[in-house]
Amino acid sequence: MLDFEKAKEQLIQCIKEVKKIADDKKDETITEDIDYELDKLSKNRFNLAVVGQFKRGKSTFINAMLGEKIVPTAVVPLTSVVTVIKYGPTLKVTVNFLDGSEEVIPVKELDKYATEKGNPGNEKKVKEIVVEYPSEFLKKGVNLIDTPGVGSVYQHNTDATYHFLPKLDAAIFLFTIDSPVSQNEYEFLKDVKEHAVRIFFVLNKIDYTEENDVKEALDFATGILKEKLGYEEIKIFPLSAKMALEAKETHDEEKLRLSGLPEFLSKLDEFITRDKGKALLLSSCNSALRFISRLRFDIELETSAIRTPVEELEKNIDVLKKKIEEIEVEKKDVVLIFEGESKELLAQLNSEYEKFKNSEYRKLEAALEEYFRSNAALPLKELIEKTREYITGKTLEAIDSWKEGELKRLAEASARITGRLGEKVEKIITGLQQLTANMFHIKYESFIRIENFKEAGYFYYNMEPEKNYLLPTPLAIAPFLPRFIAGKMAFNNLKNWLQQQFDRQCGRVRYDIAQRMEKTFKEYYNYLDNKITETAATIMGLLKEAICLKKSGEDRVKAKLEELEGFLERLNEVESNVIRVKDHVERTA
Ligand SMILES: Nc1nc2c(ncn2[C@@H]2O[C@H](COP(=O)(O)OP(=O)(O)OP(=O)(O)O)[C@@H](O)[C@H]2O)c(=O)[nH]1
Ligand SMILES: [Mg+2]
Repeated sequence: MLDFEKAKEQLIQCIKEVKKIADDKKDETITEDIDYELDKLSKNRFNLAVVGQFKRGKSTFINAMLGEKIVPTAVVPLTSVVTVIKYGPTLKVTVNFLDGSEEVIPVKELDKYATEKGNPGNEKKVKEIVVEYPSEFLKKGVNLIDTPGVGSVYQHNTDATYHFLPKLDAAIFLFTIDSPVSQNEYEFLKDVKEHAVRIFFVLNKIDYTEENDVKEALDFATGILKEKLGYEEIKIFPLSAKMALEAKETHDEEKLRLSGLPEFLSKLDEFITRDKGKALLLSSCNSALRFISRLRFDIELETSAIRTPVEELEKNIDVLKKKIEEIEVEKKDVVLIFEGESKELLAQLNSEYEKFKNSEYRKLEAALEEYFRSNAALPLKELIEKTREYITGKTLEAIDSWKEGELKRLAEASARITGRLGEKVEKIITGLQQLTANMFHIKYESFIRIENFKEAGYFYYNMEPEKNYLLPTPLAIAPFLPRFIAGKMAFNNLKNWLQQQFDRQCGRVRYDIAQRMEKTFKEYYNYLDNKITETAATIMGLLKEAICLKKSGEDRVKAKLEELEGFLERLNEVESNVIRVKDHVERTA
């Protein structure tokens, strides 16, 4: 079986050696890319979240997977904060707060932060809890995530889970045998499906019933999911998290088997090692090989240039200069296309925004009217305050969900645009390198790779926590007015306030998205532009240096050639190490 962490560690060592060669060679242009790759490789983990309605046994299930009671469980809606469980050599619990601070706590104090009981309404302002835990399973690069249940009376628990959805890669969706799939559950499932590359379905608490009933419940759930989600095939794993945990704690193998957990884990494992861990490692191996090719290209070019007579070198430089001038023209075309497409995207954002505003405002106004009318018996001051609270919640909710959807749509559209753009730039760069390689008789295979917008993660950068600029409560009504007049006035005031509030919040969000788009587009364009400039500058720099060197005497030429030869040898060695890791990853199931 593939030891993910080990292979990853070997690969990290290789990439660090490539970086050292680049450092020794005083090539600074490549180090940023190498650092980015190292960072990606060491941080990149697979987020596997356990999700479901409240009380389906998510936290118990996580404990069963770990074989130890770590996250708190209870008979009442409990988990209130997202808890990320990741690999670490020893057990360690860190609480991350919304204000950016963090605190390491003893594991037995977890319930003071992670639960509705210990931290009601998340009054302690916890952002997320990170548990490091020594487990073979987590060592494969998986983060296991306990999420608050959705659909309970605690709306903020549902919100916390929804907030996490964009970050999940795959999900384990828990149903239970004692309550058939509900409409709420199905709605939530649809949302999870939007984000997860894969969903594993688990029917929990099978210890409640006889085997026959389990089969019946499975058939029912399978039928519903197939019909509602349009899946052709669907596999639901029957399981008892409670039994599994007990069995692990008492080392009872037979009970563990009966709990259904091992069967589920073997399928999960297959997916994780085969599909996910492998993909990540292979992509990093390829990046490492590209770095090596890129350094080798420079070294071979320099070597060949040094061996070329000065006159011929100067001629070649002239040809390349012409080519670079042509590229400047091509670049202008690319800029025009880019500007056009991003303008179009902004225009789309604006029209979507108008549509949203019109339809949503009417809904909110109706909700305000309804709320105000059905609570008319309250004292006026309280009625105003409650209506305001209710409508503020509704407004923020509507805007948030629109924003999430819009960001997702824009990220996808931008990825398409930048993907095309990246290809164009890639062609320009390859063309220049190919020409150089031909002139200096060196072997060339393209090593350039332009990240597209999405891969580079541009769009989700700087997703700072939202600030809300809420307007103050509408003016209190003079107490001596008759109730029906005061009521009417209050209602009108509230309506005006809603309109202002809504416009202001919407405007702010639209502005925020537009700003973010412009900023990221600019960054991406600079990234592309840099790539071209850098390639041209590196080639020209090497050639000019070669001329200088040749003029400085035999001895220095000889020393330089030896140095370059040394770099090549070191590169060859790392290359074979990377290839070894790659082969191993490819061959291991
Ligand atoms: N009989 C039985 N009970 C279970 C099983 N799994 C969990 N439970 C019980 O169900 C209750 C809820 O379990 P939790 O693990 O806290 O559920 P949860 O989904 O994390 O709940 P929230 O965090 O509130 O959403 C607890 O009383 C558990 O002991 C199971 O397989 N069988
Ligand atoms: Mg829980």
